[in-house]
Amino acid sequence: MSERNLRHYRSVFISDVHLGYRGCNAQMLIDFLRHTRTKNLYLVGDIIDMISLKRSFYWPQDHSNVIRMLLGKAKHGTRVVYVPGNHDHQFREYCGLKFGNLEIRRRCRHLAADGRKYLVTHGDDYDGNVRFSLPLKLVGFVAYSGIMFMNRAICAVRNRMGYDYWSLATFLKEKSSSALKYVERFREAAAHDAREYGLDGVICGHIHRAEVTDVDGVRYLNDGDWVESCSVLVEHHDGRMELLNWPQEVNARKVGEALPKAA
Ligand SMILES: [Mn+2]
Repeated sequence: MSERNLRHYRSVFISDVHLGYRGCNAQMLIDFLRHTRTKNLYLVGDIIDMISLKRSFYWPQDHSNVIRMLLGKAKHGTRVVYVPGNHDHQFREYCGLKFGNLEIRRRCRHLAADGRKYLVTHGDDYDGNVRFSLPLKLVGFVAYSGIMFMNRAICAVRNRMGYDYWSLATFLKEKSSSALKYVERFREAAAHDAREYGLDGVICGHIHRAEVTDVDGVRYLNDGDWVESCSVLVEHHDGRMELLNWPQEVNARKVGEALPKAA
């Protein structure tokens, strides 16, 4: 690993990794973890997909490697805060526990370097505001599984042809107006929650849609996921928050490596 490619951040927020699920892009996350050093690492839920694991067991070596790297960071001084989500809610039983640099929290506050205070939570609590009937949920689930299957097939083909990663699910979500309405209500519920606590913003995941925006003076930061977009939210040393799309960063790095080094 050349020092030139190493990124240093104050905080990193990742969620919706879905280890144990076929759609998880563990290799991309391993690449991110390898190229990153951070003081704080927030795991904002749905890190392990217990729901998918129960349905069909799937656990390749890469998925163990992700866990090993996360624990390795804790061992080497990174403060790791694990905020379980709805797919790994079993770990919520252990909220409040602390082992060395690793702590498990139901939700927590993050004080940024610029003094801004954020609520950090997975986000499934805000689903209550966006209720769906069971049949609709089932339709959604079947459709989503189908889309993700197609997405993997398309990406495999694109990959072989040398194209960049592209998400069909994200593309379809952008096109559907009911999905947009859902995202809007989710965003409002999250921002409302942060406002109730008197905080400056909310950092969450859950809906697999990376976004940094402002909702009536409250910041809404969604760190995205590692199934479709492979996105991550980072805090720079001055408190500035930035959303990164890791496949884009990887492509930029490859271009940089191909260029002759500046004298
Ligand atoms: Mn979730």
